[in-house]
Amino acid sequence: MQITLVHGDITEQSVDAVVNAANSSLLGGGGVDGAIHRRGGPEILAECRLLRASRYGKGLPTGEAVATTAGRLPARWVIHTVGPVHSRTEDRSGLLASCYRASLRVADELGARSVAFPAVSTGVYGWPMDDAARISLETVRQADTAVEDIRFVLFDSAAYAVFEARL
Ligand code: AR6
Repeated sequence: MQITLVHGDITEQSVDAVVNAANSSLLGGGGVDGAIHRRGGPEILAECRLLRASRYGKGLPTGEAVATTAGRLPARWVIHTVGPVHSRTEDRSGLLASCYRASLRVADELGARSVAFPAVSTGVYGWPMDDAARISLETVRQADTAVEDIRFVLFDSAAYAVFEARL
């Protein structure tokens, strides 16, 4: 498995699957989620609505992952995962690690060989970048997966520098 870092926009990555930092509603939001739905088009939301109506009536639980089409993105699938909101009083790092493990499990089920991840939970959900970099890099390194190419796509240069130092 090769892990690479990219400074850029996850919606521009030509990979088998891009991971979305979604919320449990699966119905869109801001940040990466907003960008993926905007650039990928309405097909993604249509599949998310079907998932809500079938498997996830109560929403996708934190730490889990599910795939849809990638619509017009240069990828085949979007894997939606729900990161934990950061807490200063409770250790939720297991849930953050679970996002990466669950996403790679779904990627394996799809037969995806290349996967692009954003830094899940580090925006609206408030997770400190350095801790998120440590957890996500450790988790994917230890994952038992057939995915060969894992890209962390960092939106700003500060986030990129933090991941680079950890890698
Ligand atoms: N490509 C790569 N990274 C990005 C992009 C992009 N286009 N846009 C933002 N980031 P966030 P969360 C970075 O807030 O913290 C949404 O409203 C961003 O700088 O997208 O898991 C959902 O619907 C940050 O480092 O996700 C949920 O309600 C990282 O991606 C909630 O936000 C994650 O930021 C999820 O919050």
